[in-house]
Amino acid sequence: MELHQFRHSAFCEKVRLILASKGLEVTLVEVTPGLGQLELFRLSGQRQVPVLVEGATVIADSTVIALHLEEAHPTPALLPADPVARARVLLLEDWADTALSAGCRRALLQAATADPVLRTALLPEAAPSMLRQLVSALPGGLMAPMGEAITEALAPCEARQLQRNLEQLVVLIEAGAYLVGDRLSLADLAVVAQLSLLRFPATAGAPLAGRGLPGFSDNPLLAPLFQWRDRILAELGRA
Ligand SMILES: N[C@@H](CCC(=O)N[C@@H](CS)C(=O)NCC(=O)O)C(=O)O
Repeated sequence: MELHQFRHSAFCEKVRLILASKGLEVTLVEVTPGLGQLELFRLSGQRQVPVLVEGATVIADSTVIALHLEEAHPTPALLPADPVARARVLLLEDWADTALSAGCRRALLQAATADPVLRTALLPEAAPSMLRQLVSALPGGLMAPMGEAITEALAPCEARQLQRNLEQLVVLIEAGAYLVGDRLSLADLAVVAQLSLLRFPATAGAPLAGRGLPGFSDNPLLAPLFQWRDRILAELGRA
């Protein structure tokens, strides 16, 4: 199995966590932005990562990959058999992949304007080293090579909504070890993956590992959420 990825993409992290939870080995293929995405288009018919290749099967989109892996490698199950619990898992997964993802990504973009190390996380690992150096050396206000960064930064009302939603997650994880039911599910993994943008996990490697966004990562109200995240990563052998 091959996973075509950007190392610091939360959607790629989600697929790596799914594979780890099922004990599946994978070869990671780092995609070069631009040229590599053209190759990815030839391979998968679209240019986004993650893309999973298993034999002759080529699958794009983390949710489609998750459903494929669940069918092809059903144990341990990440989707409950009970239809109500399953619906909760799938809805939470979709919320994590959309609203939570957009909030975390925008918060990261905003924090990156003031933090050159975080800025490197916005560039795929395979970006040419000259571009990486240029982006990390830029003064915060001059983010032109990152284009979307300026327009995509988090508005104050969005930051408050993200904060409120993260506090609701704290309520859920303080009521039980997992978001739905009493075992690990796709909902947990989708949320854990997006949280990696607010505080990078150990597997992000130096210099990002453990680095977090001011206002979220250092907020005492959210400490239980990052502890929960770290516990799940430890369960998967990824601490
Ligand atoms: N819905 C997709 C989202 C994937 C996605 O947004 N991938 C980003 C990286 S995090 C990407 O490939 N961006 C490059 C591009 O759009 O050109 C999924 O769940 O896999």
